[in-house]
Amino acid sequence: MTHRFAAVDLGASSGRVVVGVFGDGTLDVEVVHRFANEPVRAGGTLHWDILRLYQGMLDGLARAGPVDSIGIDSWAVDYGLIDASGALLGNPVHYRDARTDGIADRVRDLYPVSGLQKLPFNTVYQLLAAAGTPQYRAAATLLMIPDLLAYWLTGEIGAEYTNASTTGLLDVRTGNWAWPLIADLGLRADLFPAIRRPGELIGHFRGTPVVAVGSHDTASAVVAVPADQTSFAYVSSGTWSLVGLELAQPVLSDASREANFTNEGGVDGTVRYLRNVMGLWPLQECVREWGSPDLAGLLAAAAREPALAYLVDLDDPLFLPPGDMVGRLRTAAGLPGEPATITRCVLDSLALAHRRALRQARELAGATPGALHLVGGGARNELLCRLTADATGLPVLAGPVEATALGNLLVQARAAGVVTGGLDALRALVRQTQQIVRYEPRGDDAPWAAAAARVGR
Ligand code: ADP
Ligand code: LRH
Repeated sequence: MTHRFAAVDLGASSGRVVVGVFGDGTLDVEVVHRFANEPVRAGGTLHWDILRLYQGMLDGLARAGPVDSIGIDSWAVDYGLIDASGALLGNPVHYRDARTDGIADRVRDLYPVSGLQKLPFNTVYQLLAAAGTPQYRAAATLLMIPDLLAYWLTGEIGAEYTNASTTGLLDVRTGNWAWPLIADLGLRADLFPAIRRPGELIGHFRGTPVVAVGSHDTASAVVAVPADQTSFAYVSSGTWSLVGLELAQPVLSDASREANFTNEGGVDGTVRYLRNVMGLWPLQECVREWGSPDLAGLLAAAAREPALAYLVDLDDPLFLPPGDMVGRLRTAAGLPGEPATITRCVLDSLALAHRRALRQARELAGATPGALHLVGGGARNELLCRLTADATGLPVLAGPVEATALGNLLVQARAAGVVTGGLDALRALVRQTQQIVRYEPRGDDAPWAAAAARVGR
């Protein structure tokens, strides 16, 4: 007897619909539809093409065929506003849009309430940028992206917990909306729908249950980290690198706030203790500027380049917005214009940023992970995995590539009673059924310590 589930997973660079077939101790995963996620600038604002994404999701669900349930996850922090009739008020704005420039610096320290890394685009700052606009005044409800898509499928309104935890407006201690903070910031309390938890039934789409999962993609990715120990570290590697640990309790110390570490809400009450590192975004942007050359060829050429010759500090917000990434990297690193050299610079710098974030996470949380799991699209990048092992001094266990979709599927399967147990049981199933590649560190930290000194970190 097998059971089929469909995961809709929207990343910042692409979306996919993935079918998971659960048998007796088996799990087969197939990407049935993949589609581009291409933002659109209109009227000076960078938007998500949300209807195109919704259509991609519908096409994928049609290809998936009959399933026991559907779950939706996406990137965090962004939202749509709907009016009292349920109509969407404008296209959701992309978190890389400039409307939040300077806002975070004008707002008091929210860390003691939200425990969240201060990123200029956290929902709270986006809302402060939008407050007072006609759209904001006309809104009846705020829906985070996966909640908006689920609303279109089912007609049901709610705010899934793991994604709500990225708004900056959830109380890290209670797991509910931080009402006093919302009032204090002058934001409209009536916009925020009731929280729902991963595993809860949202509603139905043409008779098929739609189930809440860890709708923040990183929450779902961490569910599917194939760890066999309680102390492990991870990099969820895609457009962003989310580098950190899974904890039982948040870390809210001054040192943690100063290091800008986040305490996001995870599945089963866990805490994702991590920092956003710029990730593969700079490379994605360069590749776009170069007219999308073959990635495998580019990475092979980068692997032949001299190690650590050119470095940038990838934590610099300079690299956050889109446009002229090649120019910004060349100026910051004094780089020549060869794509292979620039690619090597980005990957060396990314491995160095992984090293730094991981060292800080370990120190701040007092943890001693024995291995580093690298999941997501970056697990396909052998050079990045090898450099990350060398830079961190930890064995890198790479895969699954589709960890996010897997975490989404596993939470649905558990809600349906097809699999049982805690996160350890779900992870054991990932270990038994998915391919994982191990990269041993070379064990020479000296070049990396020198590189860290060079970028002043
Ligand atoms: P997101 O969810 O943020 O959209 P993904 O997890 O899908 O990101 O990862 C996308 C990244 O994976 C790309 O930017 C690319 O660098 C990397 N990637 C995808 N396919 C390959 C490949 N065949 N070889 C190396 N890297 C790859
Ligand atoms: C990764 C991610 C990350 C957020 C960012 C906006 O896709 O969800 O966890 O910080 O996008």
